[in-house]
Amino acid sequence: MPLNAEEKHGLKAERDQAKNDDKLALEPLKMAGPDRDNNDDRDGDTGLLTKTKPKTKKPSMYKVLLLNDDYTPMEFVVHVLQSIFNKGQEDAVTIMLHVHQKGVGVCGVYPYEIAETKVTQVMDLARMEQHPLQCTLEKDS
Ligand code: TYC
Repeated sequence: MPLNAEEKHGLKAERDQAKNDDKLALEPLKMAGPDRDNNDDRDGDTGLLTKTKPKTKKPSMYKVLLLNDDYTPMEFVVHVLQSIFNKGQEDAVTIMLHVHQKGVGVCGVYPYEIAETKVTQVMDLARMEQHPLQCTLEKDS
């Protein structure tokens, strides 16, 4: 079975690990010290104190890339950068020209689900206007 996008980017594993971390954090701490009540620890009052420090891992980040083509109007690409990536006019023109000259450029860096949503929004808008503009994502860190 082919991997879906989330599996390919290791996102499911990341979420499962986070779930597991939550479980560890909820485990009750056992008391340290001797089994004073001499009941062979049926009540679990002996053992090591295990500190569980809360793990708040930062999510992996993903670059959203815009690809050059020969047909999409420059004005449309600038509009995409302003409306979907919240760029100002100047930054949008700079990024568009970079993509036009180098073939590819970064529109922004986001957590997986936000990056994926942006890619979908760009592709939907380009399809609606019948432009061949292509947008993709790539793991950053
Ligand atoms: N190369 C296109 C043109 O000359 C402009 C363009 C820029 C297209 C950036 C796509 O991602 C792109 N009209």
